Amino acid sequence: MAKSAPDEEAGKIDKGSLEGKGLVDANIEAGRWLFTQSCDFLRGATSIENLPPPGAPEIAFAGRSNVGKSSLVNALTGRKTLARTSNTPGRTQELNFFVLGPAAHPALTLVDLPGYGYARETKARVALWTELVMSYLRGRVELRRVLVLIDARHGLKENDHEVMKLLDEAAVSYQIVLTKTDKLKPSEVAPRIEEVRMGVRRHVAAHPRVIATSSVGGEGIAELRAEIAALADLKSIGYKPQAV
Ligand SMILES: Nc1nc2c(ncn2[C@@H]2O[C@H](COP(=O)(O)OP(=O)(O)OP(=O)(O)O)[C@@H](O)[C@H]2O)c(=O)[nH]1
Ligand SMILES: [Mg+2]
Repeated sequence: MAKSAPDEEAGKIDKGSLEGKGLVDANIEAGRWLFTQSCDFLRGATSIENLPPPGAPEIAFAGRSNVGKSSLVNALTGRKTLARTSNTPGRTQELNFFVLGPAAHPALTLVDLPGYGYARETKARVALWTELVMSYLRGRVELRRVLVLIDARHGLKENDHEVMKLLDEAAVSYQIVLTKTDKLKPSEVAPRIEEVRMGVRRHVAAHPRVIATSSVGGEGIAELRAEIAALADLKSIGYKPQAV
């Protein structure tokens, strides 16, 4: 059997789901270009009344506390301290909005959400998630996709299924992104992707492709940028696809 390229071996680029190498390269290039644009913190919202007005297409980052949402926003944008990260679960308490591209007409908004499932969660935080976060997710017309982050070491937990069920019911489309793959042996990554892929099959609004990432090692970041770029308004900020 022919030996696969190193990227394929590491599960970084799932070429099987895309139509040929040219398209893969074009998407990767669009993603790379998008994330070289300026990126600024726009607002932290603690209530539905102070969400920013509708603007560019949005991608939201959801997942259990400490799964690596804020770190992934930083890894994608190549800025270490844009979103605040912490070892203590429950660091992000607001819906934090970041815009990519010119401030007057950005191509994309990234939304770093508070986590769920923190063991010592107070009633107030559970209410924050179910009321504030879910009403944002339900009502936001610009929202193109929610990335539901899952720690690659732990896989899907009951509260992940509960949140995915809420998203299914609200018809919000979402995609699973595994985080912290640097904590697994390379040989453990592909079986975990497969296990999670099978685990989300019963969820109607789940995108079938699972992307495995590490904010520390950089695995999967180019691929995720490409996936996100396909949902952004690149033409509005002057992107011209290059022949690859
Ligand atoms: N090894 C490793 N550690 C990571 C990775 N991503 C995040 N971490 C660590 O995991 C911890 C939590 O990261 P955050 O990005 O703050 O997690 P979060 O999901 O935003 O957490 P909350 O805001 O509390 O919900 C931090 O100590 C990070 O350094 C990764 O890819 N690899
Ligand atoms: Mg956070």
